[in-house]
Amino acid sequence: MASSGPPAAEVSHADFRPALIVVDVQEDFCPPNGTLAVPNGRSIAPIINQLLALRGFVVRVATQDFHPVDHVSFATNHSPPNNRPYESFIEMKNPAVGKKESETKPQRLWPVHCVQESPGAAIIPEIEIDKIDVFVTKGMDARVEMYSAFADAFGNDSLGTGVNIDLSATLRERNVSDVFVVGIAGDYCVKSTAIDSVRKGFKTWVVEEAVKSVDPGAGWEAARKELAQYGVGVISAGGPELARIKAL
Ligand code: VGL
Ligand code: ZN
Repeated sequence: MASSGPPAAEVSHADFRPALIVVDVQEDFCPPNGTLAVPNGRSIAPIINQLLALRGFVVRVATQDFHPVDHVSFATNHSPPNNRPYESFIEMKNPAVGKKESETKPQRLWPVHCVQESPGAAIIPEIEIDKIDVFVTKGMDARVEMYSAFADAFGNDSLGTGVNIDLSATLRERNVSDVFVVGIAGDYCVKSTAIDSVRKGFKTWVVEEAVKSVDPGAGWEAARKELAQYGVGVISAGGPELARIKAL
């Protein structure tokens, strides 16, 4: 009989289509030379490479923070005394035109980091980037913060201004069901990307051993709680969720 329909394996796994998103594992977020180095940032490269090697992921995404030099989050772009990196907050305006223009959010200021085309914006060489299928550059609109790869701090999709691709459309095209998020920083870009992934309708998981945070103590604890409130699973690399991918 002539074959009809997809092969059996594809049918049985049609409902579980996991994607991996490797968030911002870039030189500026890693010791020893990063301008915004996160404690032990470099140490998660081996576990991320183990995840990248799993054949079960239907797509592997890497994101990069990729700022213009005049970015709103850089302390150097604001006047004293309210321009101390890590300490100062400024009032950031929603760049969207229309009713939203009056909307503002407090924005934490950072050292200059991940400037477009600078060495600090590069993904660290320990990561096996030949396994990456899709590269997302984000935070490219000078006017607004963009921790999440899906949307800016105000929830604007920012396509073509803040970010190079529509990540949720890319994942939907590949029928992704579950998104696994790893990388840096757990309390900023990993958290925001994972929460937006849930908002976009994907089951979402953060692999705790493959994440490092700006504030590994209270910052990551608060992020864990927020992730749980939004329905993101914070899981262990040795747990059943990844075992399921290894079995694909
Ligand atoms: C990030 C602070 C500023 C991150 C990006 O990747 O988590 N944190 N820009
Ligand atoms: Zn940034």
